[in-house]
Amino acid sequence: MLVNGAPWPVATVEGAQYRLRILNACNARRLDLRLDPGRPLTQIGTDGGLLAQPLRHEHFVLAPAQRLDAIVDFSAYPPGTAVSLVNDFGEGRMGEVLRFRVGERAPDGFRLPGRLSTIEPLGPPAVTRTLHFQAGGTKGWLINGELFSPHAIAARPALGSVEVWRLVSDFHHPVHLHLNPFQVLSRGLAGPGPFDAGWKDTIDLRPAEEAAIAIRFDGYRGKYVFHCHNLEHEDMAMMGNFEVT
Ligand SMILES: [Cu+2]
Repeated sequence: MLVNGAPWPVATVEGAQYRLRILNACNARRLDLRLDPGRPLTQIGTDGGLLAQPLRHEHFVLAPAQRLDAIVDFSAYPPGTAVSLVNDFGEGRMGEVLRFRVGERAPDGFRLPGRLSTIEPLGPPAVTRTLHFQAGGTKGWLINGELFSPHAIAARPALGSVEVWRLVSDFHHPVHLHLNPFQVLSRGLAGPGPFDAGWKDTIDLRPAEEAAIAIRFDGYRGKYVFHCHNLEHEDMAMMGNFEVT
């Protein structure tokens, strides 16, 4: 496992609060991250910026391309403690990510605010679309039965409009949209999952799952892509275009 280009690195930290900004940059590997010895990861942000309020997690699942912005309080560990960031989805050494060596306590004077940002729920959608992410045998990986074509347009949302996209999956597909972040509305008959809070640009779709996301298309007109961020799927044509008009 490489972290910032180094295999299983060790970082020396003071006994203080640190902000860790984590990107899952693996080709296809989902990570289930946890500190050992166990302390909470206090999530403050995600793919598209700060959450509305901090969320405490005992562990955090990150699909490829997803980001976790978290505060870890190393002052809770005695000086000299070796703290590992582990990956519970990994076998053997892929279950290890990196290690922190905790030094002396250092006053940091930082108080995490209870409120971090304002996230307004997106209004009712102008359009609802359904997109199926499926295996295509030897042809590649398909969206609504089609391989990527640079000329095909799967959706033409109007600039400023809100759409709901129902994403249906046969396998693990971390679905990523360009241009605008989105909000996860539901997974199956339930609400968003524990790792879905805030503005996302990649959703961790799991096998035989249907999720709904709301997107406001704003900023610029033009052609953009959406795709599975499992690189082996993306490279095997699991990508589509949308055009903001
Ligand atoms: Cu995929």
